[in-house]
Amino acid sequence: MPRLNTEWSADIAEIRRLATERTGPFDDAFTRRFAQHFPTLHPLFAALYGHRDDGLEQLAAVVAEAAASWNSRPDTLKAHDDERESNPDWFLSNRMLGGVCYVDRFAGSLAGIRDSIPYFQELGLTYLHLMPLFESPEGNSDGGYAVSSYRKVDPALGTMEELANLAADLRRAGISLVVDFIFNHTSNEHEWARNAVAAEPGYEDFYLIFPDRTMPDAYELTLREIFPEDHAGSFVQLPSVDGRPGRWIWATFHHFQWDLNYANPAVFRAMAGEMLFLANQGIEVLRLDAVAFIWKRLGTPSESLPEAHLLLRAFNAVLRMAAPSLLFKSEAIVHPDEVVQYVAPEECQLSYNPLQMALTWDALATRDPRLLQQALVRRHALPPGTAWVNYVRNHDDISWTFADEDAAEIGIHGYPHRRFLNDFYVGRYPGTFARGVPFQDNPKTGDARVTGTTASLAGVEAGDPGGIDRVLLAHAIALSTGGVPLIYLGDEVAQLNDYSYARNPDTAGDSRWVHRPERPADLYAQREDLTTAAGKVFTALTHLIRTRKETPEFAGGRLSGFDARHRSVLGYQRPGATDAAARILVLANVDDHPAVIRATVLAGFEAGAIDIVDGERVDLAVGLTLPAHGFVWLRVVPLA
Ligand code: OTU
Repeated sequence: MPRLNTEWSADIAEIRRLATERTGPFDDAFTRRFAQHFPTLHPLFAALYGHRDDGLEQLAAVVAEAAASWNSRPDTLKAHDDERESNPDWFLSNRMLGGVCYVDRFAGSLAGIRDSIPYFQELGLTYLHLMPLFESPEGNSDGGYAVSSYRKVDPALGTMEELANLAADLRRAGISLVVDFIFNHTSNEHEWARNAVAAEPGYEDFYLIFPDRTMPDAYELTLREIFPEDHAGSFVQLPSVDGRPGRWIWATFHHFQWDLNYANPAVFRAMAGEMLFLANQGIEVLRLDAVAFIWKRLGTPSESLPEAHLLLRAFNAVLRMAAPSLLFKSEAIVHPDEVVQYVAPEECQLSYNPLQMALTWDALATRDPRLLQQALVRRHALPPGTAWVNYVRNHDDISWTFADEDAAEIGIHGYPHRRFLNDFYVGRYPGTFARGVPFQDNPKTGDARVTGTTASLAGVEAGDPGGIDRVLLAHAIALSTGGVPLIYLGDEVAQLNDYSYARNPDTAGDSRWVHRPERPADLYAQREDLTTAAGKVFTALTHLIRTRKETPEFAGGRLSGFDARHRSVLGYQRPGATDAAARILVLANVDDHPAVIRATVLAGFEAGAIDIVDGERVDLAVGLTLPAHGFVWLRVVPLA
């Protein structure tokens, strides 16, 4: 079999011939999309696999997979593709709102999720991320992040057919279904994993298996430990066979999560097939788990290598051919310089914004918004056609991913500052309002992360008088910086930590379960009752959500800083249609005392502003007082 040529034009006819040999002739729509995206896919694939003798054959197989997938794509989804193509910026709308939950914990099953659609609409969701719902090992499966089959739903939750029907029901309700695509690793029970261990032909190189410690030791010289509480290093030993010591397999996360070997094009092809399959069930966004880890190279940290981007772009090109409305969301909880590298229209159109998340908590702990302010000014901008997913917390830990260089500029030292934040949020710091729990404490490096629900971290659990206001303030930031705000369902009714995880052997070893409680039916029942924390948070938050949906300035992600000249006040502006037009000015006080903003600071705007949250007129000529943990969203008009 020949290798790939360096020019796509030299290979397109042959690839098309080989692909149609497998799938039959391309229809018009696929012909058009193939012609459009092959020139993107070919050089990416060639850069990854061009040195291999089976390069051409493998790429033809990928194209055939895409063509076959297109042929079986339901007409309703093809119509949806057309709709999205005519409105490609749909996800930049200020009407977007995300929610995330576990199927079993929130609603018992997929049927329960379907029954919750009226609530999702009440809240205003347009995006629903259901946590991993695929078949996975019994007992500890890292909350489903160890997938045994991408084509089977966990039978306890439902079936693939129900998932496809749910996707359709949600779409009719104006909600896009988002699921995880956990593609760095599979579970050790996946058919490919069993075949690889048994050295079945075609599967030997699906994972990274080594006969002894020589290579693992060499790799580990430059690798970071990710889940040190589960196992040291990034490899685990397989059972011994015939009295010989067991081999070693790459496992970045838990011992039962085995990293796939993307240096093997058969893995790329297989995973492209799984993505296409899910796209055809009506999934609209794939949350790409652990993107930073997918490519490994000796002598490097094997995180965020250039090939990781080539792979993502190649996957993206394949999806554009056969499921064009599908979006990728990057989950890269790494240094902010690296996070943005995944965000591009031709790579991941959406990305978690871990920096804004972590620095919101930083500002609340320190009562000093400078790091967050700096990040918003310096690190918020994204390419057109992409958006942040802004969240207050998710199902994982908070890692303090800010750049030490940025912090140093304002006199903050990264290492002791992270120690302080960990101590503060796990309740070890005197006077702290937070009730978080440590996660992956690494005594070797001093590294640690924090878990806890928003309400528990913000002070509601501790009975701190500022607790509820901090919950609202954190959400007010996530709702107003642009992109897709994402609420962890339960947080909108101020759900607290659930310590019962420690009594269940399947979850006891993983403190993230403290903030993954079951749907709090009692709190939801109180959501209209303003004498309760649930009612206070829900009422105020849903009002902010409605306000955001009516505020076109909140669309997209453009933002500029605003210096409120007050040590505890964060400030930023969201532009209007033109520079002269009205814009939204956000001011947020992270301190426990009121903050007075002087009139001179606001003198660049017309004196008459509108507080868009309560609709009242505000006279900027007299200055502005923000209550403790208070914020304003003001529509202001810049003076010419
Ligand atoms: C992800 O997170 C998931 O969100 C976790 O729930 C999984 O356990 C994990 O992958 C394995 O599938 O380490 O603590 O950026 O921080 O990808 C969370 C790197 C995690 C990691 C991130 C990972």
